[in-house]
Amino acid sequence: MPALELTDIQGIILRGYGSLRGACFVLLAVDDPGATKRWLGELDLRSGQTRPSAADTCVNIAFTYGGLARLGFSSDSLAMFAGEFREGMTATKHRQRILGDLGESQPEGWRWGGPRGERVDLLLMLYAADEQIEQTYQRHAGRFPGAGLRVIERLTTIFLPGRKEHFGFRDGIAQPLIEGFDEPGRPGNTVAAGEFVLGYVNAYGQYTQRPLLSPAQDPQGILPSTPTASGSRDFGRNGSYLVFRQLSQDVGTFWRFLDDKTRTAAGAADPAARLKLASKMVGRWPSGAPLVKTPDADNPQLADDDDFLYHGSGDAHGFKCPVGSHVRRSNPRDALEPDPGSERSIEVGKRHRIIRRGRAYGPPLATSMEPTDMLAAGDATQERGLHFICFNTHIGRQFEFIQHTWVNNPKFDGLYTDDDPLIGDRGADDKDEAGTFTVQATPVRTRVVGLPRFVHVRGGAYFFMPGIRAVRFLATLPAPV
Ligand code: N7H
Repeated sequence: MPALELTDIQGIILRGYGSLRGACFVLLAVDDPGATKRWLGELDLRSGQTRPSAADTCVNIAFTYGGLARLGFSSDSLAMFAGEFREGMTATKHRQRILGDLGESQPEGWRWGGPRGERVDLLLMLYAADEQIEQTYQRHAGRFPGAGLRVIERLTTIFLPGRKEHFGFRDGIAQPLIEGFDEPGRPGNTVAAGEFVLGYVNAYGQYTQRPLLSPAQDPQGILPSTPTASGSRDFGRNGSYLVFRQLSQDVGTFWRFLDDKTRTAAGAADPAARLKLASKMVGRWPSGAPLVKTPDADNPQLADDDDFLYHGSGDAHGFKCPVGSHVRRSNPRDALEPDPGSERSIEVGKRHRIIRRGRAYGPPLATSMEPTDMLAAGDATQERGLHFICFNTHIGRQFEFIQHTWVNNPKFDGLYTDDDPLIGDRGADDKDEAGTFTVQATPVRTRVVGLPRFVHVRGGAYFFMPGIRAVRFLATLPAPV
């Protein structure tokens, strides 16, 4: 297995930059490609070689398809990118249906990335200590006019206590381990590097399609050569597709719904039942502890525990962690047909993994992140949510598959009208077909009905994050003719 070229892979693909609590995502349009290329040539990009310290500033960059074309990347090379990236997140009705981007979440209403918004060419990702991030942004922003760049949106982020997301649950726990990079961990969680970084062997033992150039197209010999000795120059190697979705979370509606569904016969609130139902929906308790390991009560000692399966942990039927919960359906581990509980089931699951690098945005509904306080806070006018970001090398087989075949699928794993209880689109096309959450139990299961949509899409785009040499190569491209 070839070692990963860590100095050429942009750092955020391999590392979450957990030591840096400040982050800011800048969406930019290129108005003067020549000036932008000069700026690109001087940009100091963080590689994946070392983990940043708390005092570091990290910069990474990604491009839309339109952005690459604007910089002069040739059309025959652009044609070698994945179809999803070429078409974009919003171009077809088909893709909107796959992603559940309908109704209030339809791209026409998006703040950015939609058909009514301004063109987005680049995504600049800045990471620093919380108290340094504003200054870091200002330093970079000062160079934008001279670099021919216009700010379309500056997306700020927030670090919530306990590494939580806005509903109040610890996030950023479960990630696939990358073969040849991460230390070996739970068997079945180590995935071929080519699933996340192009130019390496993927879960099928093959190289995923990517732009390969002739030596004449890279006269300065900047790009790496292909690993297969074909003589081509590999523009894709050490790069990855970045999926960005700005997802707003209706936290008040979420907790009010749970409060309503768990009231006693006498109409009194039942905070313990409320918390348990919410945790059943997530598949982990607020601390992060997995329900498979501790089904009846939270246990903060298990906060970062990711060492479990479903069938292999004695929960084939979902009595501990419901079959339709968010974590179980977004990574079913060993629960996939045709042979749940088997090695084969785990191998099939490895074709549908993503590396998540999202960050929360907007102020918390209650600073304590306690459900009781969130309920007392009532409706807030300010938006909050998750800048969902993930990396994969095959958007259709990884991110879109999870979203369509698992998250938004009401028939997931033998269920009937149950889409994802947290982030499902509630059958955006046909409202009667979704919005149920089934809690498997003996002697009888419980069905919670009428779940509203808690998460809406406010913006998004597919980007490509090239290897560092490939960024340098872009900086040398001649102006398009
Ligand atoms: Fe999810 N949440 O707070 O409820 N997610 N997610 N997600 N998610 C996970 O394991 C959340 C979203 C995955 O391997 C946890 O890190 C929210 C999308 C996957 O066991 C929590 C939003 C997609 C996993 C949340 C959101 C995914 C995962 C548990 C949107 C893909 C790992 C903590 C606002 C299409 C599963 C953890 C595994 C875990 C939440 C979005 C996928 C708490 C609020 C769009 C693969």
